[in-house]
Amino acid sequence: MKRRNFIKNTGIAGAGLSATPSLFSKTILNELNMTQQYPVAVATWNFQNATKMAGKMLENGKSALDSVEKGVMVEEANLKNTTVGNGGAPDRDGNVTVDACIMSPDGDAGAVVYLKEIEHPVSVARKVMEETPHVMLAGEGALQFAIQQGFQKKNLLTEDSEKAWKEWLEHKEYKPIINIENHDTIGMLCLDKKGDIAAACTTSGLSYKINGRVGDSPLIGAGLFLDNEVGGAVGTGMGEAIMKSVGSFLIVELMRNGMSPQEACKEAVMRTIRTAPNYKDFQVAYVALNKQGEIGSYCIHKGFSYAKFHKGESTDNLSASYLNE
Ligand code: SD4
Repeated sequence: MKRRNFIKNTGIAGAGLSATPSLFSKTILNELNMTQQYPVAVATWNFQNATKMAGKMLENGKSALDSVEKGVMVEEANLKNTTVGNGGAPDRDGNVTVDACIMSPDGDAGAVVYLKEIEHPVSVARKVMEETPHVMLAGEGALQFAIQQGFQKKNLLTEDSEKAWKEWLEHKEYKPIINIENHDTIGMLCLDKKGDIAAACTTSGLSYKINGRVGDSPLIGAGLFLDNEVGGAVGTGMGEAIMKSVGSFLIVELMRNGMSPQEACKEAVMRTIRTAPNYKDFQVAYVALNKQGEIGSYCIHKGFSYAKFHKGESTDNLSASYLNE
């Protein structure tokens, strides 16, 4: 069954405080005994195995940064996920190229783009953040750096992905428009026991993209952003639309100014559709998490859902509110 056929819209996601984060320092939250709102792990799509991995680590007292990295690595290694890491669909010329980024609670960030033959680009992104003075490495240089850091090369083009690509080549209708169902990038936000937020996003990008194309997912501010004073956001869908509105940065700024994660995600989607008359042809979806553990999500088209791990409980298929049936 197609995902959009069985996902029901259930309205506003998450429950919790509606006050601005700035009004709730950690101390006040403690006094109000509201620290039970975290730890929380939340991710785009139904990546329950990933949120479980991160959520359990968080419950065990691991940092948001370690948990978010290990969480998204589950999908990077999942051969059935044809939009992330190993098993990812190639570009139109048959190259699997992956993009990823990670942000730590202290505002540091690392990213890799157009990286080939590395199963866990998020871990290379973390090395860029921790071992270099830079934020982003691309292509050959990123691969060279990964190898220097001890990563092993691996062929990421699986038999199934190659077969699907060859079938696509037969009709080769190149439309750089994302189908509503054919994307499964993982963006994840983790809020640890100390109340710190970290975020990661990893993808092989649009299937059969033009060789060299990079989307929103590895771009700080577009596919992902966080401010540990406020909260974080991640995006999935048509990267070009997310890049043009710097969607995740926008959401965090809107939350800073008082919006709930839900309101902020909706406003970011509305900004995109105001400037994109063809918005019915593509999907954009966001998930946001604030410092109180409140989650929001909104998308253009019905059919986007997310997964979370909270208070020892893992839930997936949480439907985002949407604009369009
Ligand atoms: C991209 N945003 O490269 C990604 C695609 C995506 O699930 O979300 N795929 O544009």
